[in-house]
Amino acid sequence: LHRIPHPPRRVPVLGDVLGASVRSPVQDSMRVGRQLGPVFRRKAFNKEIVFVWGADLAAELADESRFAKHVGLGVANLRPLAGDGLFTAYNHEPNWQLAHDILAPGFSRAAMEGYHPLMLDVARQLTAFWDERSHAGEAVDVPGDMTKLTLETIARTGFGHDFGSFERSRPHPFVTAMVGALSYAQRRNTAPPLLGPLMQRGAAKRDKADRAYLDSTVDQVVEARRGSDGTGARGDLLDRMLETAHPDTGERLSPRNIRRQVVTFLVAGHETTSGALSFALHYLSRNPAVLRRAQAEVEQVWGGTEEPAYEQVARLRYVRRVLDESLRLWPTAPAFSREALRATTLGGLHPMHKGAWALVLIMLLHRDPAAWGEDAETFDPDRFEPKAVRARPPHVFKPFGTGARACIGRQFALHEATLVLGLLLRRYDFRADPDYRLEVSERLTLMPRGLRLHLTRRTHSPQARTPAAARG
Ligand code: FDE
Repeated sequence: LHRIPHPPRRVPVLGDVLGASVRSPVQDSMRVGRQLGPVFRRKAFNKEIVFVWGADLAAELADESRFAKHVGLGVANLRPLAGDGLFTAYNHEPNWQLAHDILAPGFSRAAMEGYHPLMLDVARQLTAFWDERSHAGEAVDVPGDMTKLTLETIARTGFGHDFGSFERSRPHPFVTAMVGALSYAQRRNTAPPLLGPLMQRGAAKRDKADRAYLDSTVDQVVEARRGSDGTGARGDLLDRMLETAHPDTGERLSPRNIRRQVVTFLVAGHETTSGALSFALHYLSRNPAVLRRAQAEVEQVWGGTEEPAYEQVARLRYVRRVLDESLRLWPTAPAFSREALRATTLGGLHPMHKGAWALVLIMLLHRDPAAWGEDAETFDPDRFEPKAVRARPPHVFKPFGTGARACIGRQFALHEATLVLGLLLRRYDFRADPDYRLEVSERLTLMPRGLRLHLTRRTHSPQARTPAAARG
């Protein structure tokens, strides 16, 4: 450990936390990391955390024969909420493999094709909502509305549940409770272990109430489906959880574990995707040339079709690059941890004992000049042209984590986000407030704070000829 640099000023007990920002630990670590180099450590209240962001070291940590996911920090703090659900399960917990095998087919191509019309339904609600705003000359609240969209999408495609987000003027209480639980889990990393419980009794109580609310919402969703006597079987995630036995062992998920899985999917399935969409819209509004190119692609690939078919989404190659490039600069799940499966040496220099772990700072990995070039800080979707991708070393782009415990919802999120961006690009021109400066808030996930956009309906888009538009 002594070879790994740490910030120069260290205080007994408090460690390096003085000057550290409690509100934005990731961006704060990023600043420190830039000064200290590709592997560094920070200490908070006698807990030492090793951070890694160098492309070579991150590639080593991706080696599944030496390392595996580590459930620590933010992820571990979510255990009271998500228990042995897929995201928070320890590698050795039998429910991980069981749930993984039962649920993976829920993200197959065939399953996604089934979700496509439901995703379109939700996207239609968003455009109806945005049409009104643009007609009234009002700016739209991008992160707020993207969160409505992604919550409805995962709830309807996965669980046949409608939260009615677009009919509400305030976020659904489920979202408020979830944001509360996520922020609380994040704060627990930065709070002192002994003082914490005393100072934060109020916060702990609120957290308990938030979790109770989330649980009871989930129980209602599950009850509604159980009560439907199988007549409403849709082959969605909830059906899989309730009806499907493991293909080899015949084992099923327990009701308690199902509750954990539903919470997991509702939370993991929308917060990160909504951030990804928001960052992409931010960059589109800031880069007119990129915006025009993306709009031209949508026109060319979708042509006059009113709504895209399933296969027409993946054909939006450039839109997808815009999304990838946004996830490069702001990976909305900004870190993951890896632990050594047995004693090993990282980078030929840093000995790790079995179980020792390090946190991969994805945002810095994605900006490492060694992998991405000297202009790594600039937004440029052409980095994701196939030729450029092939020229880069592997394991330098990890917005969905790595290995066996990588994101199961990757294709789902990418299909949803590309579909929605395509629809929005075809329908609107976006204009940012000239004095908006990107500020990123953290609640385990990243989100552009206060991003608002002004919209203008594009007159030459096919929908512009519908009666609703004629009135405008
Ligand atoms: C997962 C995930 C991850 C890993 C983490 C660790 O390693 O720790 C990451 C990084 C992610 N994920 C990311 C993301 C981004 C986005 C946009 C997303 N993600 C989306 C989504 C959707 C859905 C539904 C999901 N997602 C889900 C999920 C899950 C369940 C998980 C766990 C897996 C295992 O198995 O472990 C994840 N995700 Fe995600």
